[in-house]
Amino acid sequence: MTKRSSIKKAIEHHLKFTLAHSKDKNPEAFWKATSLAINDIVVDKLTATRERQDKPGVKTVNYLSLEYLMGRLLSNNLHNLSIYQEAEKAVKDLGFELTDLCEQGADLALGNGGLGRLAACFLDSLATLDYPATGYGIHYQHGLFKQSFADGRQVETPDLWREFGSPWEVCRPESAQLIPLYGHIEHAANADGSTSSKWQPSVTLKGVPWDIPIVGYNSETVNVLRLWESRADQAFDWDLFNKGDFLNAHGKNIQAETVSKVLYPNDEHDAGKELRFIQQYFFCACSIKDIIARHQTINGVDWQAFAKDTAIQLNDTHPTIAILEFMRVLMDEYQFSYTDAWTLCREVFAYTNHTLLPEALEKWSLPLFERVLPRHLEILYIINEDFLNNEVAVKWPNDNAMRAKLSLIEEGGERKVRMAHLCVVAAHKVNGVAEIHSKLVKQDLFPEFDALYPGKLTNVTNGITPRRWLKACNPKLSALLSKHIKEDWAKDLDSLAGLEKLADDAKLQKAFMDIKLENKVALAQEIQESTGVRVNPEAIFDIQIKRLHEYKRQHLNFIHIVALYRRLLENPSLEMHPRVFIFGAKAAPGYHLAKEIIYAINKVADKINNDTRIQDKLKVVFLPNYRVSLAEKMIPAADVSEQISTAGKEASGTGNMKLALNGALTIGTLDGANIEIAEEVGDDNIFIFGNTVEQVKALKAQGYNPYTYYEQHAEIKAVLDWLDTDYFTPGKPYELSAIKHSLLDGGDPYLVLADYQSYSDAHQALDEAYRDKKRWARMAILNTALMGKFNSDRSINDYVNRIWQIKPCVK
Ligand code: 9GP
Repeated sequence: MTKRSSIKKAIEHHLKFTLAHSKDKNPEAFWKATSLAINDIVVDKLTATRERQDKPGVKTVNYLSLEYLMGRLLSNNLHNLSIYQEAEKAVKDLGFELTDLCEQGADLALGNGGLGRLAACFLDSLATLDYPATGYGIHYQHGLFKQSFADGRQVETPDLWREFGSPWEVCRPESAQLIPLYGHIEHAANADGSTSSKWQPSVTLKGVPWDIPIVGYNSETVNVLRLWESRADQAFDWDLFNKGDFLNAHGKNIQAETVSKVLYPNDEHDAGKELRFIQQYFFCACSIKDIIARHQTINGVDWQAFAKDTAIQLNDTHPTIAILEFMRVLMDEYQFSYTDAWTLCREVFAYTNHTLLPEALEKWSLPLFERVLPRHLEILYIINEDFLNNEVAVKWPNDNAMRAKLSLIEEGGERKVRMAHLCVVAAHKVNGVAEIHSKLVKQDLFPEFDALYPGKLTNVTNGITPRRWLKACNPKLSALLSKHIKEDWAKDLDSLAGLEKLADDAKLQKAFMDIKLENKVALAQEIQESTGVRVNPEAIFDIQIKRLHEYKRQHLNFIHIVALYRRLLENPSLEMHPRVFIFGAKAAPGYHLAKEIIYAINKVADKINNDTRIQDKLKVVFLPNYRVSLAEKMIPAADVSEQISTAGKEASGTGNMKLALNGALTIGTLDGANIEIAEEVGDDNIFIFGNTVEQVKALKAQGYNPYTYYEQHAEIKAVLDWLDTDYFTPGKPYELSAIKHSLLDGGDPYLVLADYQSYSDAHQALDEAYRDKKRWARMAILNTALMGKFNSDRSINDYVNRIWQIKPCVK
């Protein structure tokens, strides 16, 4: 049987027998049946992978992450299995377009932004490179909220990603784990004079795993993403039920389910909430027990083999409690001495730092820790004593200030546990996520740790999977690339450099830019459908997509747009190529200023888009509900990529890589991975502006005063003052003043005004470059050609060589 006919048969089978659907052409049912049919192939490969990997001596990396931004899986899995075309034909035989079906499933939005999407790209690369790996996380009932706008303001509604089922995942109740928490410690004196501690927890949660297969691209491997769902240990209280207390009979159930109910929607911000703390502990404890159980199934009680076979990577500080849970299990359940447990711990754990922002570096209050996890806190004290006395005091004798600085506990005010310190002390390697970021981690964040542990702090620059972010999302460009590059570029992204010598070829330039235009036409249609705004596909599509955050400076973009509008009103024949500024961004629901920025952009967009005086030279669009599947439509259509964070604030960024790979030119600061992108494409093919990290530091040190810029720069003053009027919000002056207020009275913490002129100049240069069609096409082609470094396969191989020391596991 051909692939096409076997897929068709499997779809029909699932439609009829699994879903009990007649052939009524219901697209949801067809999407589900198609996914189930493809999942049959996936499961076969998964079983074979397990057989290969579940053997002594096969080292596995366990990736612990509170977030996974997976997006949709059907198209991705078809591409990775290399059966997209066959499935397309099979689906057509049944009267459907595969592209329509691929649009059906909900996004798996179990993450906030870059950190969660990075985890998803890494899983893709691990499976593609045949590395044994398991991802661990939480099976949130509700992922990241859905965003809509009401009168320009963000409105959040719950995400119901499993409403129509989730055909890829399998529940594994047989691998459930019981997780203790709260309660107290009983101390007992031992015969040798020492004391022992016994934790008497007062609550037990049950963690039930859901497995999602992770399909490698053209590889033998299907790994697993294991997500934990919380349930009550006892589903039901019969005593209460019999007494007629029906609601409370479910009470424990409801409380337990709350733990995995919802993803915290904060990006780069620690909310400090008890429930989040419990979420972190819950998934770490489940995962540690699972890792140990798997080890024992394969190796029996041979603990010697544990470090040889196990690597555990902590994605940010969110899973730090895994370190303490591992120590607790070894000491309390397997009777390890502290020293032996700590030695093993230090061999297996590694930690990735993703941010320098102080508000995102987690610290948990000591009383909270003590109440929820009293035994873990006790163990933390032991580790801290050991660390301070045997490491800090040896390196810096009699230095109390140093002890206080490095201690795992922050004193003064409310006492807190410094999770990042625990990570650095316990991990054998700590990495930042771009060269500059890793340098700043060493220099500014952890200089003493770098001195104490030479060589421990390292870098692994982030990457993106070219499968999802080019092959699947930009099929036309992919086909063009395959015509010119004989290697399988979706695996060997460096091979795209072969295009470099063709960058001036008129035929290639035309083909490349024609595809860009077709992608822009498709996006223009999406824009019209979702916002009602008509945009001209011949205009420059200038895109800023990322979480809404002051440090990412959507408000710098905004102020410049308002300035352009002003310039156009003053001089309607101003020479500029028509421009469409397109935003996609969610703001954390509690982040007031971020929401005000969204509101301001929407209000200004309304005015500009309806102003006939400017002859369509300027349009502004804020697409609602930015998510992975929307990114897949926006990125192929971008001419310009806005990467304009304050230097030193964006650890890496990954949107910058996706946009450049799809031929967008970056306008950006020397921050995060922008610096490495500039190194790859060369200064002529990127628009760099703004203060550098060093200059930012110097400006701050000399006492940065935004008022000077406001008073001395006529355009800045005019724009900010305009926002105080009711021009954009008729009858309601001061509605948009929050931005001005934050930039002036708030001190402009992210130096928007200091970078404004240089940003505006860079835009001017960009506009001129675009008007030279050949030059622009050359630049765009070179961006696509020279992104090889940012393949997440390269990042994973860096992790393997610098940190994990694992090997591919193939037949
Ligand atoms: O802000 C960083 C972003 O720059 C980076 O690309 C991403 C993945 O490494 O992590 C983000 N950090 C967080 O979301 C919170 O630490």
